[in-house]
Amino acid sequence: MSQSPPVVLTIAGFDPSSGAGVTADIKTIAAHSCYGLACITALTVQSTQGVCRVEDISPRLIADSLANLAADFEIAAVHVGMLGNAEAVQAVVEFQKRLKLPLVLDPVLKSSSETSLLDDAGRRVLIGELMPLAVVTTPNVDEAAAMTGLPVTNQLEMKAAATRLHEMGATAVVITGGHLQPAVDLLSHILNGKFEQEEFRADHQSSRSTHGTGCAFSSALACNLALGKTLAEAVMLAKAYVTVAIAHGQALGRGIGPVHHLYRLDEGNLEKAKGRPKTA
Ligand code: PXL
Repeated sequence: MSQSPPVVLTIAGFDPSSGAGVTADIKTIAAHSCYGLACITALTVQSTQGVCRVEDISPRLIADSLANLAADFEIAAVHVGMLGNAEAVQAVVEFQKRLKLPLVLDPVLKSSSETSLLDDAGRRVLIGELMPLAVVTTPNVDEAAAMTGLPVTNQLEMKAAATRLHEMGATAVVITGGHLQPAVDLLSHILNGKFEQEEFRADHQSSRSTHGTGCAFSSALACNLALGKTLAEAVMLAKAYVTVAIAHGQALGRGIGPVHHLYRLDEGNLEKAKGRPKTA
């Protein structure tokens, strides 16, 4: 038997169009040669054109699923995305208190079409109880603004918001500003006892394939931590992964299409598959 890959668990909602949510996360995890487990917290009715409806999964089912998976697998890292409501957040808090795993928290509050993906009570438990248990929290600029009540529109404001998130209990913070000009992510953390705020820049990309960039970034970050990278290395690699996945975006759907999570397959194996004789 070959060596087992790092196991990465994603706890998130289901987007049937696979741009965001658990199916997108599983693609990201596979792209990093890790093995993906998924615990679904909510079902959405959704396409590239937006979210129409959300139904939360029972917190009991979430708690049972997490306990069941943890009893069977050696989990190297956890990614947390959409949670839906306070009871689901609480189920993840209890799980994390018991297992103390490297946990990447993507504080998903709304879809890009402005549908709420976490209720107000859930937001309070997420900030007050789950964020302090995460190794890193990865809000985008809008989420950072909503969580802190501060404006977050440029690099200076990103630094102030990250500092506020530390005061609110966050260990390390990455604020993603992919649609800022210039596109910059900020990593704010303590490194060797010293407080550091480091910027990661990329050229701004105008693209229609940007649905799920937050999920792809935070899942890729969890994978890189599972693969033993330092936090700064993991941020750099996750940002590079998302940048290339956007650049390889394919024309899919009539709205905001998904990033190409599996672009790495195109570089080799798929070329061979494309050359296969046609059946039927
Ligand atoms: O991109 C945030 C997000 C996360 N998870 C699920 C979603 C969305 C956005 O729509 O549907 C399941």
